[in-house]
Amino acid sequence: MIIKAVLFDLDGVITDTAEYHYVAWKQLAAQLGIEIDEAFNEQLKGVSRMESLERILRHGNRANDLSAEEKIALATQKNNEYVKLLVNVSPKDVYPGIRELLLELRAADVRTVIASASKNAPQILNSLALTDLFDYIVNPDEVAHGKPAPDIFLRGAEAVGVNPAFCVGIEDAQAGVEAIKSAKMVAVGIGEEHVLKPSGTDVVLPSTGSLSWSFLQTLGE
Ligand code: B16
Ligand code: MG
Repeated sequence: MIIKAVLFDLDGVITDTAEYHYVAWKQLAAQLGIEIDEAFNEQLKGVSRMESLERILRHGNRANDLSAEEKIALATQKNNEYVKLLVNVSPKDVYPGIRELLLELRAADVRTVIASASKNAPQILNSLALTDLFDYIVNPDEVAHGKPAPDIFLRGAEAVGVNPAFCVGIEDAQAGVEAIKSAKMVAVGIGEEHVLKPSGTDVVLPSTGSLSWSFLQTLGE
C-alpha cells in the first residue's frame, strides 16, 4: 500500500488524557448521584463530550430528567474541571515513539492529521509541543457525525488532499476503529486485541512504542 497520509487519534494514541477525562466525569456523575467505574469509562473513550454525558445519564437511569440547557451546563462544568487538569500536560507526556514517527513522516513527505473528538486538541498539542508536526487538526465541529461515523477521518483526508485509499488511521478506541474502517482506510489499533479486533482493526499493537514509518510501510503488503 502507498501511504500518503497518517491520521492520528489524540487521547490514547498521542498521549493519555483519558485519566483526566475520567476524573472529571466521575466527579460530575457523583454530583448527580451516579457512580461510574473504569470499566464503564471504556465506553466514553473517543466519544464526544455531549454523547459521553448522555451515556452517563442513561447509565444512572436519568436520561429523561434534565433539560437541554441543564445538559449543556453540566457538560461545560465537566470541561472546566478537565481543562484545569490539563495544566499538568507537558512534552514529557507524549507517548513513546510518537514524536519520532511524526519526524519520520515529515521526512518521507507523508501528511499528518489529528482526527480527535476533542475540542481541546489544539491546546493539548501545544502543551505537548507537537503542533508544528501536524499538517491539519480537524475541528470536531466541522463534521456532522462523531465516531463511529467516518466523518472526522474523511474530513482530515480531504483537508490534506489525500484519497482515503492512501490513508492509515491510528486509534485506541472501538468507536474510532469503526470510524476508520467506515472511511475505508487501514486501521492500526493501539491496545488489546480482544478489545479492538472485533471492530475490524487491521493490526493491533500493544503500545505506540512499536510504531515506526518502516512498520507502517509493511501494512497491506
Ligand atoms: P472534549 P479522542 C476524545 O478524544 C476522548 O477520548 C473522549 O473521552 C472525549 O469525551 C472526547 O475526546 C471529547 O473531548 O470534551 O475535550 O471535547 O480519543 O477522540 O482523541
Ligand atoms: Mg482515543
